[in-house]
Amino acid sequence: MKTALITGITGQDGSYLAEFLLDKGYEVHGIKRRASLFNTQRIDHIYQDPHADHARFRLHYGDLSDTSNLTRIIQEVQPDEVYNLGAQSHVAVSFEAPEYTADVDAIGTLRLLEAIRFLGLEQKTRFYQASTSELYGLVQETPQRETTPFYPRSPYAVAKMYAYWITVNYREAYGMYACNGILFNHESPRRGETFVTRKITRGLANIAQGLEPCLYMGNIDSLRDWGHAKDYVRMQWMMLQQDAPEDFVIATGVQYSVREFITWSAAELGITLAFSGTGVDEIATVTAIAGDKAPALKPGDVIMRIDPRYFRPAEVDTLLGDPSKAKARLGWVPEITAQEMCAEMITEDLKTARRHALLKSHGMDVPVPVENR
Ligand code: NDP
Ligand code: GDR
Repeated sequence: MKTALITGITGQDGSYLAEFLLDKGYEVHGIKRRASLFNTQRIDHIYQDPHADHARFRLHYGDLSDTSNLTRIIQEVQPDEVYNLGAQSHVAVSFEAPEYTADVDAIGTLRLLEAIRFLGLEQKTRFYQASTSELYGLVQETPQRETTPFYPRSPYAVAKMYAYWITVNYREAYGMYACNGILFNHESPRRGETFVTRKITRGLANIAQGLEPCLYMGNIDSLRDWGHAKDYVRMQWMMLQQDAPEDFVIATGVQYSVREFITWSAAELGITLAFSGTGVDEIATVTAIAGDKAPALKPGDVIMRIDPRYFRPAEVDTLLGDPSKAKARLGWVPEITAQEMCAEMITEDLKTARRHALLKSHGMDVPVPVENR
């Protein structure tokens, strides 16, 4: 039985990867942060009582900023594979917390690699680094592939660039099986609520049910190559099963705008939208409604406005990946399209919104939407 250690197991990718590895028969260990509220909602369904015989899933308290903690966990677990998915992963937040982002995303990666080396596990333990299309930032070539030069545009991307190169360096210097997956944006119903796709699906589902008045967005002209997290974690595992370590771009090769994602999400709710105005004055107005998913709306309602607070100090306007290498070498192809993923996200967020609307209609408290980045 192989043993895997996942940092960031409580996050979107960590939860899907843990499911995937358990299905493959792995013993899965994860590092979770101590928080004042439970932060394991995404993995509660796969939790196994550690007192049970043959439990194959175990959580350890830890933090990527804590060297001795990481070293102790790796020593105890003796993992065959480490997946470093933990990160301060929000680009806009990284402008507000640049030093913390560098500590966790850049030096955190070094801490893990050093711990593996220090413990003499460099020939046993394979290492996956969650690299990102944000490395391409101000793009130098379209589509972006493994050889495209990097030009990071945020403290997050700069920190991830250090992590990328230190992973390459440990591979070259110490012969470690260490590799980077340069993943383009990937989403799911488990996506954090402040990333743009989930902000849209959750926000519009709430608006359709009368729980929120309007969606406030930043740069809706931004173009992204969106895939589904389930497809992408499969590839993370595949990258660690090769004879030799290599870096791969993981993307769909298709690009859409944030505005298009808003239009699809609205359509899934039976809402037809018209965009009007330009720049910070752009709005989206309901022109027609079909079906019963949006009982709170009527034609003429304005359900999206621009709020410049959501503009970033430096933006990544366009990203489009070329996954040819992953397809040719590993036979990987994404199975879920962006539109199918959007439909799945709306279905899940609508279920929650309907539950909340029902509670509200019976005079009960419902959670107030929190600040969205
Ligand atoms: P999430 O934000 O959903 O999850 C991040 C995880 O990291 C959470 O489990 C979080 O814990 C944990 N974490 C945050 N800070 C620390 C810390 N100081 N020490 C230990 N753990 C920490 O991200 P995703 O699942 O979407 O992404 C996974 C990885 O892939 C990240 O590294 C991200 O930067 C990278 N990536 C993501 C892409 C995407 O489109 N999703 C694309 C390319 C790269 P908690 O739950 O307690 O907050
Ligand atoms: P990104 O994802 O920055 O690409 O990083 P995000 O979903 O946050 O933004 C995508 C694009 O949408 C624009 N945008 C908004 N974004 C947010 N969050 N909120 C808004 O209101 C809004 N309006 C417009 C953004 O400006 C941007 O252009 C994600 C993260 O998962 C990273 O960890 C990962 O490395 C990259 O994807 C690949």
